[in-house]
Amino acid sequence: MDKSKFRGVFSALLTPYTKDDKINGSSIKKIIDMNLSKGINGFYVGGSTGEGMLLTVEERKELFRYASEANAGRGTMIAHVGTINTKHAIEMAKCAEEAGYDAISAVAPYYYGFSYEAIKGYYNDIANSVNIPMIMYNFPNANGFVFNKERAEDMFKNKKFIGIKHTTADLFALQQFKTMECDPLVYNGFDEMLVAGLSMGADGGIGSTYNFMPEKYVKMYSLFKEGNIKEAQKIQFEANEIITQLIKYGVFAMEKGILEEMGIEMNGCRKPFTELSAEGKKACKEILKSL
Ligand code: MN9
Repeated sequence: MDKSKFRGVFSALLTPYTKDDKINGSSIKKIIDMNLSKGINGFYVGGSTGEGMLLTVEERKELFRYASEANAGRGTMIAHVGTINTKHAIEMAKCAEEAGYDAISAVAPYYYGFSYEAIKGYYNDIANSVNIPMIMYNFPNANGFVFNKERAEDMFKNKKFIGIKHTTADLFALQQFKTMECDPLVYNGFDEMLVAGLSMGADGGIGSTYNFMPEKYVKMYSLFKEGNIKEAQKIQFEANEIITQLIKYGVFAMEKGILEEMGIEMNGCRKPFTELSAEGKKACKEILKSL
């Protein structure tokens, strides 16, 4: 299988809403156009950043369709279908396949502390329900599921599995995945350490802050590829100064606030996320000026 279209930098697409809390198709189009024009390679739709777990199954399917239409075959599209309900995940995976996505992805089922066997079963059930490949979403902070090379070797016996979105600071684990016989695609999941992740062998990055400062990640990636680590690090540190501000006031609310300042209607995050504070709004304006 040709993995080249899966390498590079992918925005973990934010989900904009209309004033009456519906999925906002026209804002999705604006973010996708702007990101692609700055060199982003594709989109990861409906994940943590996209508030996937705060949307209904119908809304998630609608989101997949809107994003795919807006992308119109330009970038590589990955649909996050993870949830704790296998049936729902399969329904969404089928929708993504129909909508023309290049791959699906799923976080491990959470809340019940499922056994490894249960989690493996969930992944195989979802992956085998469609003909597009699966990118495992490794996010231990969200579910306590320990995913290591040994488990990956076991799970990746199913050839539908082609990659791992690695959202943990454990970059040794990332490097260990890259020593597997099947050489999975591995994505750096924490934007604040993209250059470090690439240094440990990541094939690219998927991140939320890419939505509003795509050019920084496009540059970091290309400088890294050229071997210009010093310059790549300089941009990473610039991005990290901004990310520090986002963490202070709420990452997704801030990202949406910045895009709103750019003129794209976002309408905040779904409850139970809280609204952006007045200081947060002020910080959005300042960040935008500094970009
Ligand atoms: O999808 C995002 N992960 C989570 C990736 O939010 C869990 C990251 O982009 C972070 O938002 C970002 C800030 O910590 O690195």
